[in-house]
Amino acid sequence: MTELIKKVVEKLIEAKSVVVFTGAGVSAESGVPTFRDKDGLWQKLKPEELANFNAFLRNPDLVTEWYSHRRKIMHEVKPNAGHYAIAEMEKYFERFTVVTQNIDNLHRRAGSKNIFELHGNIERNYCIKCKKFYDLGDTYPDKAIYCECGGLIRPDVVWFGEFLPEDEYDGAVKAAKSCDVCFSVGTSAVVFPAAYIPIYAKQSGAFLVEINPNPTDLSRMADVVLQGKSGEILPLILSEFKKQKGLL
Ligand code: BV8
Ligand code: ZN
Repeated sequence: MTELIKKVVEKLIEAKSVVVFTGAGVSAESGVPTFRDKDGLWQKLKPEELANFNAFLRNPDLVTEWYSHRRKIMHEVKPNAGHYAIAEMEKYFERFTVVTQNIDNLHRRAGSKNIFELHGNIERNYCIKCKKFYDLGDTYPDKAIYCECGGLIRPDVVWFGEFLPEDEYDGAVKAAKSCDVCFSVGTSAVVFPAAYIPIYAKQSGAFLVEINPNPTDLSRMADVVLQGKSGEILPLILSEFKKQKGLL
């Protein structure tokens, strides 16, 4: 692993622009369940039953309760060493972009500034009729909630079959196509179009690094695969980088 980390750091030392593409795995060590791991969320609940608009209209109580349950977890957990390492790395590069599929707000809480949230953010909720935004604070409704106009209130997340927020996705694609090093951290890389991000980076000549305990569809395309937990590997990369830059 150390040899591989040194190889990654060599690329980082000369890099002007870095993109870190993350999925649920980067939050796993914070205690946020992933989607497709054995104890993942989808094992108990099927995406078609929950993370899509028609399911919400069919069963607003169940979907509202599921998102409240997840918001509660996200309010109880903290960013982990992987989030903090990514946040610290941001200041060492001319351009540093976090592109996350996660809706858990942990990158922002760890101090990352330049973030594209491709699948929205569970802290934001809005009325499907008049689009008024609601801050639910630390309330966790276990059944559907309605706006004063009578419309249903939904989480501001991207469900299956829904378009990604345009400027978030366009900004992420632009960053991916112009970066020197791209990390793909804690994602099974099966959900599109988000999963195009590391592919565009690689196709545009970036050095692609995957950090994941398990192989994924992206592994064969990566220049380096660091097999392990992001909460352990990212701090190792950061300290080796600082050592080689004489920052330690
Ligand atoms: C859309 C948000 C246009 C809500 C989610 C090609 C192009 C375009 C679309 C498609 C396409 N092919 C198929 C589609 C349709 C679909 C899709 O991709 N389906 C897949 C499943 C086949 N895509 C869509 O519908 C997208 N919209 O295309 O719009 C359109 C519009 C109308 C008509 C047609 C097209 C919208 C997709 C967004 C769906 N929303 N969630 C919520 O979170 O509740 S998806 C969900 O999956 C999450 O966002 C999650 O982030 C995302 C990806 O999962 P991962 O983050 O990768 O998590 P996972 O559990 O899978 O993996 C975790 C990884 O971590 C594992 O590899 C594990 O080994 C690793 N790990 C574990 N522990 C650690 C670790 N790694 C490091 N350290 C550890 N400690
Ligand atoms: Zn309304």
